[in-house]
Amino acid sequence: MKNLFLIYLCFLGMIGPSLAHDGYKLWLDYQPIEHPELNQTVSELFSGIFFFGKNPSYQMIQNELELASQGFLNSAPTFRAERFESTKLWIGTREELSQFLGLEHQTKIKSLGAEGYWRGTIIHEGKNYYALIGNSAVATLYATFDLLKSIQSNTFDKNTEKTDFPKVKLRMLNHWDNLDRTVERGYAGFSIWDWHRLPGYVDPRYVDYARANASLGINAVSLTNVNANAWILREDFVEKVKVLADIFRPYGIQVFLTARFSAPIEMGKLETADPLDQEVQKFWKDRVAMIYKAIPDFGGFLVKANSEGQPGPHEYNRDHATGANLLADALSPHGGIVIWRAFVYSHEIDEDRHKQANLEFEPLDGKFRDNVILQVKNGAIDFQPREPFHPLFGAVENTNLGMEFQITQEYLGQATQLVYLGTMWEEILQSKTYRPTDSSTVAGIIDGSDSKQNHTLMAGVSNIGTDRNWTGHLFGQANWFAFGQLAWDPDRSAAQISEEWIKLTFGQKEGLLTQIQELMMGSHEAAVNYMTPLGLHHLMGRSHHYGPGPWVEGGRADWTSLYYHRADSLGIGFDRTASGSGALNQYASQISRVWSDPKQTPEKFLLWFHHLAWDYEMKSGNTLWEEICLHYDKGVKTARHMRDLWRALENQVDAARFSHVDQLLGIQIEEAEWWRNSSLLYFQTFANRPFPESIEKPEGELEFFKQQRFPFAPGIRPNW
Ligand code: BDP
Repeated sequence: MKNLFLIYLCFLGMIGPSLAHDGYKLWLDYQPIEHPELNQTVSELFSGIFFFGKNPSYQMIQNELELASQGFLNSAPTFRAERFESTKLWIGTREELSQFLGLEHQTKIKSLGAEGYWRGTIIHEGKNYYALIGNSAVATLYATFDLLKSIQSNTFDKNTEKTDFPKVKLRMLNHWDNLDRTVERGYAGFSIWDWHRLPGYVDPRYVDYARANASLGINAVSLTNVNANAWILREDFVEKVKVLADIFRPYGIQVFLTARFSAPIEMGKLETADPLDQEVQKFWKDRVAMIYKAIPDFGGFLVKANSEGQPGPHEYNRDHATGANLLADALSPHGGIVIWRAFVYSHEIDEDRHKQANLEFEPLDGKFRDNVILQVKNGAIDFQPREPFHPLFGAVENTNLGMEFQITQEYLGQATQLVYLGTMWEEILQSKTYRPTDSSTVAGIIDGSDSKQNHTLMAGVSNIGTDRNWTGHLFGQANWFAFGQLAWDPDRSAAQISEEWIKLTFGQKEGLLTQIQELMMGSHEAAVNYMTPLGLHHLMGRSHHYGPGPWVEGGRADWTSLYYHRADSLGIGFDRTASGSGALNQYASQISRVWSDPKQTPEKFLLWFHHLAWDYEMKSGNTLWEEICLHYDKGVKTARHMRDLWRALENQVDAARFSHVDQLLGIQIEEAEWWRNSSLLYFQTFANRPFPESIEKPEGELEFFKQQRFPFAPGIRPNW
């Protein structure tokens, strides 16, 4: 009987060597505790667990503790329904446990806000109890995950108390999932939302997905592609969405949908979607009411309008505020919000694309309803390997601004390359905006500490799919993890986050940590070097965005590479100073004044803002051309070094994960060489100068590189 049970658990992927390291369990892989002292402490805690109330989230806590106890101790925990005095681990909200907390203690916990928690030791009638106390049931779940993570990474100390709370209110994943289960820019298989078989069939993955998100504090998810299909707003589809919302609710996760602006025409059979039309207003009010009837805590809508062919208010000569407010008014009686994307640009307007969002939204400052958040990509172009922060951050005073990061690596090696994005996000979040105050940072705008905005949001475009390990590349999990951590606290350090992830994923051996951390921490810079060094951008292959394409030209100008690199026989780069497009002026004067001078512009952004001669002298004393060559070459060499670091771990990482990462690093090296060789051969046709002696001479024929086609590369938008 016992054996049968074990086989069953193995089948579920909960224990056992066969599936133990296929990556399915993410960072929630509760491995046996080797440290004897910790083992004893945890055994004791799990031998008597008491809940001080009843709540659906407590059931989820109980489930998690069962899983964890099986993994850590190979035994079931004991939950007691009566007599808390004889238990060890107490779980409840501040209110439920108030009789055991002094006034000061209660005030301290309360000040952490609805999602904040405290964990530590409580002494009651001379006896010690360990308590997980949240200001809400979901906060108590967060405390539980935090406890489990600390046990798993061997940092748990029952004598040290810990408090925590999220700095950002909405911590959200944006899925770009289509209703046919393809995923736009998805590289990890198909969509995990099995629309066709919902609501009847409920994939167990939905629960594991919710657990993983809750363990990071992610509390919102938009299920559908921003290039939206109005079909999701039909009643039968809302029934399917309701199943997911019901599963996610006890994990503290709210569901959002993308709303297609023309839905009144497509779904409501109206002739117009004009936001000022009363029939249109009624359509949205009715649709929203129908959704709330099924899902009372529905979050609201995420909208891409008048961008890349999506319908929007401009069709009716209305501005973005009028469009967003239409939906905001329909949602506000139910407490819902509108997340309106600032990623808008028009090819009819002959204006540097960098400037278009600010030109559009700055004049609308103060015109959006309070339940509208403008979701702004980290940079002004489009999730490029490296961008300076978007000038809209700090440029408006009376508009809620949220951050949109891209977790899926559309422009950073997709799911083939190991690129840890924590460092890139940290760079953005810690950038100084100088507005509204001299010390303001992007993080301070996002979390409201500098901007004073009430609604705060960090969104990440999901990298999740049906692949067994969720993210295609095992290290893609680190990016999901890092996103969650930074959404919780945008001031956290990328290095610290990587350390935590490594310990949870690979265990705690010292050498392993330093090697993998070095590999991760240098990986983004390496990719920037072999793809788009020194501020170059938008040089990828056309439409699928796979591999290099600095030669892409023809068709819509701002979808070509030539528009961005502007190389000619004299030099290279995009002049965005006052003598060029003037986009630099959209930043605070502390930035625009200084960076107008190439000598004072950080070299990582040099060609983003300046068009410079090939012989321009760099800080190193090399010419610009030489420095471009050296950067491309260095990127390749770092990619090779990354594989050396990994290979040194062969005996410390299990065979399955070792081989998975090792093979992908092999492809990454080839792709890095491909980027370097083709890009340098291409740019040399303008620079007309020899390659520096110290780099490997780029091999191959430029014509061959140009002729490569990838019609079946993953993640391509249908109809593109
Ligand atoms: C671009 C993607 C495109 C998305 C767009 C967006 O290539 O597939 O639709 O972003 O953010 O980077 O809407």
